[in-house]
Amino acid sequence: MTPDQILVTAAGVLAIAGIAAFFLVPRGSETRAVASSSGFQEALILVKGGYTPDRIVAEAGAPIRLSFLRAESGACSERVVFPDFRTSALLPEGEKIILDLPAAKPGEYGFQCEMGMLRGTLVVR
Ligand SMILES: [Cu+2]
Repeated sequence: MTPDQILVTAAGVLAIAGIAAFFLVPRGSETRAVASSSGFQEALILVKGGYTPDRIVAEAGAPIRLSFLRAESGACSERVVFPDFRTSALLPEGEKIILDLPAAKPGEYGFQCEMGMLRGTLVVR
């Protein structure tokens, strides 16, 4: 092969690997809420085609402060709902919205958009 052919082949292999990784790597992401001086365990969630991270782990017994930053304008993700906590928040595009939750018992608490198309889980341990 000529150097040009090697280069083109290598670029092709890299592109294919990139596409494969995009589909094979799990899209879900887990993060741990971090205790802060506010007394809350805090986590930031990006809202764009879903929730990132979509699994937030917190400790039982301390209140939880979730900050949502919505980076899209579609109506779907306009509101995030926490049915177990009977609360929800409106998420204007580009604004960081804070949602405080009380200390919770160990368990898994789902959150979602109003229609239930985007979903995430708050895990309390
Ligand atoms: Cu939706």
